[in-house]
Amino acid sequence: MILNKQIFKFLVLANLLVACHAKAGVESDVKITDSWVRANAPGQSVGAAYMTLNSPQDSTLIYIETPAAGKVEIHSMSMENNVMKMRMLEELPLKAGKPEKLAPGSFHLMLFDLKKSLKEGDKVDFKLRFKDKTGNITHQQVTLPIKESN
Ligand SMILES: [Cu+2]
Repeated sequence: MILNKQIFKFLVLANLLVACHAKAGVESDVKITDSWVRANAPGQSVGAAYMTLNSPQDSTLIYIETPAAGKVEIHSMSMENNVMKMRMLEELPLKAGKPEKLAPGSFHLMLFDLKKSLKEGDKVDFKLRFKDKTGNITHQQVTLPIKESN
């Protein structure tokens, strides 16, 4: 009986360890460069962030969060009948070894419900979540400088 109890305790502990590890997340191998947040005029309630994502394997950007905004969406931008149109994407596919550039006039991260003004010289933390083609979820934390332009 005592032995069984010990084994049970051990199993509970092992499960907790696994749970903690899963929560901390696996670091993604996506290379993030040229990342920045556009400085805002005071009173503006939305913002935009840009970066280049280079994944060594086929992967998908599925979620972004930042303490600086209530919500982050992936947007595409295109010209339609001489009008700039933005569209929300549920996710952004990344081809192995092909840099995906999020830049003004193209793909961008749109920040809604800003928690603070985006002042040049400040920094903003982001957490990105990726899913590879086998369904593994990975994370990456990045700190972006706020700039007027790149
Ligand atoms: Cu947008």
